Formats: sequence, C-alpha cells, structure tokens
Amino acid sequence: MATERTFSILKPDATRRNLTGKINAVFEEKGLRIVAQKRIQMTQEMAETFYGVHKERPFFKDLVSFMTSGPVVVQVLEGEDAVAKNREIMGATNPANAAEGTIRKLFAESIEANSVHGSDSPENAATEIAYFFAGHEIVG
Ligand code: RTP
Ligand code: MG
Repeated sequence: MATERTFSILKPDATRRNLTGKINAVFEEKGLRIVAQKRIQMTQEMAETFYGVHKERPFFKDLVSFMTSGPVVVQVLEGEDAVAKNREIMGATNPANAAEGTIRKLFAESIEANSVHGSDSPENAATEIAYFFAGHEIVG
C-alpha cells in the first residue's frame, strides 16, 4: 500500500476541552504523521461549503452552527493507507457505536460533537486538503 494523505479536523468540542495534544498523540501512536496543521475559526460559509453534501439532511443547520461554535484545528495526515486508517482510528460517527480505543470512543461527547472529521475517500481528501491548505503549507 502506498503512502497517502488525508484531511482531518479537530472539531470545536475537542478544542474547547483542550484535547488537541491528546488526539494528536493517538494519530502519531497509530502511525499517522501530521504534515500540516493550523488552528482556524470556520465561517458559516466555510462550514456550509465543507459539509455541502449534507445540506438536505435534518442535522445540517445544527452541524454548521456546531462547526462554527469555536476554533477548529485543520490538518493533513500522512501514512500508509491514511484515509482508511484514519477512519479506523476515529471510530464510528456515533460514539455509542465506536470501538474501544478509537478517538470517538475515548473523547466524543455526542453524535454531533464527535471530536474529529476524517475524509471518507482519497478523492474527497484531495479536495478537502486543497480547500484548506496551500501546497507550501504541507511539509511531508
Ligand atoms: P465526518 O464527515 O465529520 O468525518 O463524520 P462522518 O463521516 O463519520 O459522518 P457524516 O455522516 O459525514 O456526518 C458528518 C457530521 O455530521 C454530524 N452528524 N450529526 N445529529 C445527527 O444525527 C448527526 N449525524 C451526523 C457529525 O458531527 C458527523 O461527524
Ligand atoms: Mg463524513
């Protein structure tokens, strides 16, 4: 399997509880390398664009308001099979269904405030990385 990059967000519930280091430690322990990272405040427009695929879903409005409720940390993670590996490390969307040892099992507060985002395909990873980072900000 080839080295791959995925896009990650530490969501506002994680930054609010000062968990960025603890979550980053999980990525690093499991073999993912943080090759780009910055702390930003998402605007409503950014959150609506980023989660555009969910705009017809009943939870869309709440999700946008949650994602803009405080700072987030956007990241590029690199490693073998990084997209699938990160989804595994994150665990199920709903922490009630997340496996032991996953980030969402360890840290998530609810199905919405679930601490992390990770791209769900290599194609989406490329689009999401390009939305938040310039090429020179990623150093592998
Ligand atoms: P993400 O996109 O953030 O990595 O999470 P995911 O793939 O595991 O879940 P997805 O279905 O893409 O949903 C995106 C985010 O929307 C919030 N959500 N709320 N209230 C609800 O029923 C509900 N369902 C989803 C979560 O923050 C979820 O991560
Ligand atoms: Mg998703």
